[in-house]
Amino acid sequence: MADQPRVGIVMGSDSDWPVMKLAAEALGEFDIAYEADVKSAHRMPEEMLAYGREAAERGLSVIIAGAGGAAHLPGMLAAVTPLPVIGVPVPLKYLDGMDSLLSIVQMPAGVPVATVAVGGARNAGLLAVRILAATDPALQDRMRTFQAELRESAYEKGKVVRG
Ligand code: RP5
Repeated sequence: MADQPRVGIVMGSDSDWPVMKLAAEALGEFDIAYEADVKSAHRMPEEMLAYGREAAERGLSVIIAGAGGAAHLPGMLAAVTPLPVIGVPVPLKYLDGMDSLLSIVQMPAGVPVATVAVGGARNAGLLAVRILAATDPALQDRMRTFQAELRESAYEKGKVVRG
């Protein structure tokens, strides 16, 4: 039987998947069970609200929500779930994702969405890992190892300019 998903990855359209799959890959690197689905805030609002309302009871701990343009999905999910919501602004053809970013980041007080950079789905995945790691020492150790590897990689790359 598959593991119970701990993170829900939701997006407004299947066209968001090339960006959002980077979140899935980051979770996979830490062996975090996740689910991924399309729940459009505008094209399927009832299903989107039901997803947000039921997410905690279904055993999810974090929601990663990505959308582009008039990107209302992360904020609407945050309005109906007590879970932490990480928003990913997906860049579309016009405006370089600025519309997506501003739609997601400018939330009213009381309804937080942790917004990552435009196209920053990998960091969304890594932030979800850190949230889970706050109450999971073994996972926190793996995050420390990841950070040490990141440092080592940056140090090695620095040799190019140091000579
Ligand atoms: C948004 O509209 C979606 O999140 C997507 O980024 C954008 C375009 O969707 P499609 O027209 O490609 O389905 O709601």
